[in-house]
Amino acid sequence: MQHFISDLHLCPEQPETARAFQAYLHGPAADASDLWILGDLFEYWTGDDDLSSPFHTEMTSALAALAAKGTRIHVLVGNRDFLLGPLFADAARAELVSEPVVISLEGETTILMHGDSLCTDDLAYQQFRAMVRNPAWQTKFLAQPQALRHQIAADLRARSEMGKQEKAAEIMDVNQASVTATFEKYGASRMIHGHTHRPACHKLVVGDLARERWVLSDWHGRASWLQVDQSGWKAKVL
Ligand code: LP5
Ligand code: MN
Repeated sequence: MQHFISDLHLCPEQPETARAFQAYLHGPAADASDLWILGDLFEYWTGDDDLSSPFHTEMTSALAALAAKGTRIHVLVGNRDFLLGPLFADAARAELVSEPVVISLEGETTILMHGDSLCTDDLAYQQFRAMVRNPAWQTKFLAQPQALRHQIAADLRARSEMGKQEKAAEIMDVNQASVTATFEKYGASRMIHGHTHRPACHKLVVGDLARERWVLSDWHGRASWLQVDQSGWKAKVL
């Protein structure tokens, strides 16, 4: 069985979500051969020296404990935690993978992504994304003292929350042409992503073929995952 989760936004200020994460890892996740984390595991991550926080160490160790029991853990980064790096991956006993990941899932060619790259109508965000995903920019940012990086991240979070109140809801969802182009590019029949916090299974036809776009739920105080095995695709909560 494979599990898919995203948008946990783990942080010390949301202890219920952290408890739900622990309960999920000790319970249902142990039944999975593979756990795919599709971005925004953390509220934000300013570099692998964030492992110096006891909260981050606790969450990361909980992942490592699951891996020790035999579940393979794969992590795709999101727009909040795109600076997760090799020290995190080692500590979590996880594999960091770059999106899009294309896997065969119960015979269906399936694309895995965070989902933010499909929101192409949000031009301000896409410009910002291009800047912060540039390796040279990241090297410069990571060379700043940790306290300053935290300050910049907090400022940006506040700016993002304010900005979202002014953006139309539609531009913060995926662009249909981008979805269609992605299905065609990878010849896939399924796609799984998060980011938009609009959980659903969208059925669509692209080039005469039936496709499904599964959107994962954010967590917010309770665990939420998609599980896939021979018996089907099921969205679950705990
Ligand atoms: O995250 P969410 O759900 O609120 O909104 C996202 C988009 N916002 C973001 C920003 C994150 O919330 C904050 C990132 C924290 C990461 C910390 C890592 C450290 C890196 C610090 C980098 C400077 O991703 C939001 C989308 C929304 O999803 C829906 O899809 O709309 O997009 C934005 O808010 C982007 C703004 O529109 C444009 C921001 C331009 C700001 C440029 C300032 C750059 C300052 C650089 C300083 C070095
Ligand atoms: Mn996101």
